[in-house]
Amino acid sequence: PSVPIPQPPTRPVVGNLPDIDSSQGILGLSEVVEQYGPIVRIQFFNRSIVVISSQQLVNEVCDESRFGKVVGVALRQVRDFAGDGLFTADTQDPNWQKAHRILMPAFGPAALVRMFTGMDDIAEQLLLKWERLGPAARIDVADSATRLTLDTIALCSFSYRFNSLYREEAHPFVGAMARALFESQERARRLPVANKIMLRKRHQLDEDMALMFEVAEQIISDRRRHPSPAGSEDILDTMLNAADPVTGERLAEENIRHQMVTFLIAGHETTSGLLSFVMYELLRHPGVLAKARAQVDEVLGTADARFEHLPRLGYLDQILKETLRLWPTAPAFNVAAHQDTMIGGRYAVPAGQPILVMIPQLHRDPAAWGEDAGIFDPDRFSPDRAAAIPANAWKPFGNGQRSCIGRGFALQEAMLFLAKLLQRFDITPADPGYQLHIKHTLTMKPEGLFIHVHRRDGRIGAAPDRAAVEQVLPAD
Ligand code: FDE
Repeated sequence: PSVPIPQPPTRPVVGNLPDIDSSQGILGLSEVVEQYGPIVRIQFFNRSIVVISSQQLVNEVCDESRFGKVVGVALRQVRDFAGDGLFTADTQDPNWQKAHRILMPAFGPAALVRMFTGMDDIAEQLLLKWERLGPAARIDVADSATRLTLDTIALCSFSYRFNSLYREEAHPFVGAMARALFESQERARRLPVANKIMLRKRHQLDEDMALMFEVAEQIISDRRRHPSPAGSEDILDTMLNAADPVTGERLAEENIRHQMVTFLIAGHETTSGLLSFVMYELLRHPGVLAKARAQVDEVLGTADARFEHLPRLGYLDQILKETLRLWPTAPAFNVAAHQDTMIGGRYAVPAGQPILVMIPQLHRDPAAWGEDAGIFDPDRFSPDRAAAIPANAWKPFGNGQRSCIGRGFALQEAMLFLAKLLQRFDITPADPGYQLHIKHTLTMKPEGLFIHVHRRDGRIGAAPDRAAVEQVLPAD
């Protein structure tokens, strides 16, 4: 016996759209979710989504024998520019399967070791820049983090330098991408006819898409003219040359462009948000910051960070995981049932009905995380406590075969940056009264967060080291 899924009263045509605050992105659904509980149906125009947010229900839809990813309303619009790239392709699409097989190993453990150098290169650029700007400079955290992560994904996967850290304004790709993501989200909320008549927005979107493809084309043609030296092949070479182990086919030219745009977008917005929220939480929790720094001092001391250090920075890993719990920067994913079914033992959902998993609410479900679920506490992920976390209570990287292939990459990049930052600087908020303000596109970031950085004196030898100076310039 099934019971109806709770739903706020609807209005003609627009349905529940007026109940949703679009300036909040997907989190605009939060109010409705908080009011109606762990399962609620939302309707707009002729579409309906079922929004779920408790560990119990999410755990059920994470069963891949019954449910699988569907490209939801907003992600469908992103298909305009990400096409059949991994993120926006349907699982049944042969291009998804082929690219998945080809590109999974490109982000695997062996590849991550090779990519360490590129990550370190960009992190070093940013920290050196901060150091030279000096302690009086107001540093815009989200802006810096975005430059760091864009440059890192481009260097590590395509050996291409955006050189964002040497520019006053962000690289044009970033503006085009941000506008396109924003517009695609808006389009999902408009009636199709409204989208057709908004010519100026259509035109801007076309221009932005063209720019993103141009960047991809440019990188590809550079590579064709200057092939990678043997032994230093990167993900772009894999995209261009590797054959699918099953079909023997390569990726089509257009598909490669879509994968590149996908990687640049997926690989930087989310990680940049993660790093920004890490900073926000560390500034609010000096005890956590002190503990993290103590571990960095113990493991790295004054040495340059190396790959071998990373597995020993377990507390930093806990901080990243706890930050992603409270601030999952990709805050939702969509699944649908393969066959008509019942969830929670009493709610009927037909096959194909989009079910949206609201990750921020899932990650604060008191039944899974306890009554203090709203509190930032990295010890939840300590080795002895992590085992007790209920299944599928933590999903910042999505689910199953469609989960994030950049997970290891993002965590390694974030951990390395954090370790180097703590090794070198004291950080303080530039505006001690800062109130969190989240900026939403398809992802989320804290906006308006500024810090000061102060070099921790002499500990890592950039302040002149007397003994060393005397060695090089012996006194008369
Ligand atoms: C994916 C992903 C996801 C899923 C979605 C759905 O389901 O719809 C998620 C949730 C994510 N992802 C998240 C994240 C976070 C962070 C920090 C990241 N992410 C990062 C990164 C980096 C890179 C490179 C990436 N990422 C990538 C990616 C891709 C390609 C994808 C798709 C996959 C498939 O196959 O589908 C993802 N990612 Fe991420």
